[in-house]
Amino acid sequence: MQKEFKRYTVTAALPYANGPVHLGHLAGVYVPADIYVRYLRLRNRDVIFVCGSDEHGVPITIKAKQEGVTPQDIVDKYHNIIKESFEKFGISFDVYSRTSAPIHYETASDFFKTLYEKGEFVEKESEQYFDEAANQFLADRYITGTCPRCGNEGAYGDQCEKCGSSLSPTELINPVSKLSGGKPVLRKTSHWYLPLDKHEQWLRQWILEEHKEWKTNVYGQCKSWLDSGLQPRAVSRDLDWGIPVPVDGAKGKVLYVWFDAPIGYISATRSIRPDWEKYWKDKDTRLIHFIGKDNIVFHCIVFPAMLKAHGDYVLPENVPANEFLNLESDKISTSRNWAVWLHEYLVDFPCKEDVLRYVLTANAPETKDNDFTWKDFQTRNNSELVGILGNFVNRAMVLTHKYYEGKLPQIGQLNDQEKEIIENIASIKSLIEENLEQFKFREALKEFMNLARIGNKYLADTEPWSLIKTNPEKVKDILNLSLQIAANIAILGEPFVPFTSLKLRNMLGIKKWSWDDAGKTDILPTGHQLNKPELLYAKIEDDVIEAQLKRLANIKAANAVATALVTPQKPNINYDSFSAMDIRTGVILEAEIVPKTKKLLKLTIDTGIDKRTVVSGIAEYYTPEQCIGQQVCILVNLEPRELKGITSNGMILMASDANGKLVFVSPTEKVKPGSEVK
Ligand code: B3M
Ligand code: ZN
Repeated sequence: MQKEFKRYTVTAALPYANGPVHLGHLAGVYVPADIYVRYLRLRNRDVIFVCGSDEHGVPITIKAKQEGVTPQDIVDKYHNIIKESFEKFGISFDVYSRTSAPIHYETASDFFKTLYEKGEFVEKESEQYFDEAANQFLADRYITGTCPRCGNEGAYGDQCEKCGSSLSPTELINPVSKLSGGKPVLRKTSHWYLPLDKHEQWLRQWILEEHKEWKTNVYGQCKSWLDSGLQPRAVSRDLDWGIPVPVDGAKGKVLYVWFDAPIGYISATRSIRPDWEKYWKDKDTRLIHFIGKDNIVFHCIVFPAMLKAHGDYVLPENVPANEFLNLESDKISTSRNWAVWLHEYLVDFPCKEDVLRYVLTANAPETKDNDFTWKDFQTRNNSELVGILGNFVNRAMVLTHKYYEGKLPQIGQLNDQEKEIIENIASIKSLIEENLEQFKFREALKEFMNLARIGNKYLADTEPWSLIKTNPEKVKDILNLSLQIAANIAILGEPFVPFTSLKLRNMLGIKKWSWDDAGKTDILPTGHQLNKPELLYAKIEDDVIEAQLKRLANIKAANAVATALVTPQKPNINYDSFSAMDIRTGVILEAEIVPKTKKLLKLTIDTGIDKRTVVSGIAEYYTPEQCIGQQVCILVNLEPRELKGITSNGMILMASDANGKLVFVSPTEKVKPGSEVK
């Protein structure tokens, strides 16, 4: 039997403020968290929903260096983009704070000092890489070198992205500092560590015995961490960006970002609630962390160990982490810009917040990674939201306006089908509640959509628009019951599609309402006046989806060019070999496809020396028209060759880009044909 709680503290992972929020973040963390909190509020539970920007850590300092600005500039920019896009998308935090806020510095420093004074840390000296030119210790991400496992020359100090091995900086072969490009030296430094090994026993009991109800992906990951044996974890770093370690002798050291960030939930609560301790220290509080799977160890093992070591905090009751969402079958990646950014979506798809909320919930990666495709987005919008939900509501309202001036008609004697519908509505409500209580948002949404399916089928089966001629009394029952279903949709949809819920409540003229009204079919009284119907959703046309797919294709092409492995250099040649080649500038006078070929063009080129024919394999990249007048470089003393019965007399120089596309090599200015290329 689940323990009754007096209040709920719901946290959502603090997004790093080194980039905007994308679909993966929304599907993994923020949409499920928002659905859950909206539901709790509708059940009149005492709930606080906290989040904020995670503004420390090495990725932010790297981004700042890349952009030639300060870390504060980076976090200010992205904190505002993230905060505003969450608000517009209806993620209903009670507070969206940030870890560069003074109240967070104070909270995290006090937290550290308490553990320090209680002797909860161990201090250890270790050797770390130091960049003498930059005069600073190097965080793992600032060191690159050759991976000892696979030979990848671009491995980082903490991980090789090619073979996936996690590394420590001293394992790298030929380490190089990303700051100065120089060879780092090992220097002694001391840091404070949280001895997780000391907490292993109680963590094992607390998770593996007392929380068998956690999602299998979460429980499984915790078990493997515990079974592999917990190691002490550093809680400080030699960095100049972060919260200074608040003890003597810690000059130049800051709190490790994963020590400071989870405390951000506490500081965010403090920033809006004088009675914040109720939400973090009272055993009648249910603490729930919404995160992505890559944050499980920090929220199920490290942060609980910190809270336990502190002594007076409650521990998370559940951590319903989701798996990852891919985009068009490829991993979403901020660095490769392989993402759909929330702030851009809101511009490209105005007033379609609920469409994305709906699709990301229907496709949520709750138990395994899943894939977002723009085709599926369009199909679900057009066939489910427009075709079922919108169509049902619109028909019920339009017909009521048409036959009864928009007033709810009196309901009469119900038949078995209608009595069954009434039972179904009641059971759908409790199924939605059960699934939401268990963080099964996909299932809960399916049950919600069954309401619309039932309504749609009811109208299709009874065809009130024809029945009105032969049995007008029955039409009153049908439209009354249909509008009661619509009212249930408006109420039960609030957690999932809050924008639709509000619009529908306004259309139905529902002013006072509560969750408890749902599950019944007397929400709207006879004679109740409906407002004007509007379409809840609009079809999404193919060209809109094509534009999004084109955007991704351009990003993929740009990435291919950026990441293409450059073909290795050929063996050296001496100067004579080069000077034996006679390369001139020329202009293409005529061009035509070589018959029965796809790749060959027959070109007539003015080489300044003569006009000659050259056959070139560029027809896949240039049309004959595009070639006329093109200035080229041509190797004029190449032995003539027979190609498809044509004597080709020379070769024009082409560059082959990362995708193999051939591009003319041409002087940057117009020069006289026959000019020598040296
Ligand atoms: N900033 C997000 C991530 O790892 C990380 C979450 C912190 S929650 C305290 O993507
Ligand atoms: Zn490797």
